[in-house]
Amino acid sequence: MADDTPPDDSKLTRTKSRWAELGKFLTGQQSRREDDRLPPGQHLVRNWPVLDLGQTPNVPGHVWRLDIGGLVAQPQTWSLDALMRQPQVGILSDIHCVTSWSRYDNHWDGVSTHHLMDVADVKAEARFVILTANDGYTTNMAIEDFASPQALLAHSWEGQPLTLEHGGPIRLVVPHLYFWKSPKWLRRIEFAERDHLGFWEVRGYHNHADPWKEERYS
Ligand SMILES: Nc1nc2c(c(=O)[nH]1)N[C@H]1C(S)=C(S)[C@@H](COP(=O)(O)O)O[C@H]1N2
Ligand SMILES: [Mo]
Repeated sequence: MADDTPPDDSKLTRTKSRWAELGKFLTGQQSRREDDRLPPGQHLVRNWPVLDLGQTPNVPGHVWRLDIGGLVAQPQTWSLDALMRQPQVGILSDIHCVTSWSRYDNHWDGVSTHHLMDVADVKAEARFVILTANDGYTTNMAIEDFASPQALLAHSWEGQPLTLEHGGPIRLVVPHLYFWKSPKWLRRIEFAERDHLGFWEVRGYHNHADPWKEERYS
């Protein structure tokens, strides 16, 4: 499954690509982080919508593997057991999706990206991180964003194992960026010297994706 090319012709993909062209949901407003919790152009939801390319890979926990490679001195392949044996962190964060919904106070448990970078011994030349998922989805970010103290490889949400539809067994969560930068069904983490645009980034989404700056589209 890991090498499957994601569908480019689904209705949702075409619609969202068109929104990127049209600048949908851009308000041009400013909001200040300190006194406003909802980024510009977002609305609050209480449920947790499911959004993906529509190809849910079913990788059971005992089969799941995570490869950590590229510019690292200690490449890793983690099973779910190996990941669970790493030091664990709990994080409380808000979700901001580019399609304009936000969800407050999500409790995540998992392994911090900081710890992962320590174990893999990331080389000094590494500047970008390329993430690949089991449905073929990819996304990319600067290493500073990946290394955010809030970012983690999450196996649980609200104290329960992450459901398949939300990316179980493991998804990345990078709370300070729009949610498309948080790949579900994580398969591979590659540290690189050069950037490489991911699935939505090549379709007009912003390369950085800070909700507070409304970095929706490029
Ligand atoms: N593997 C994978 N991860 C993905 C996606 C995807 O299609 N495949 N979609 C992204 C997008 S656009 C969003 S908004 C969030 C949605 O996560 P959720 O379904 O848990 O709300 O997942 C992100 N991560
Ligand atoms: Mo999204």
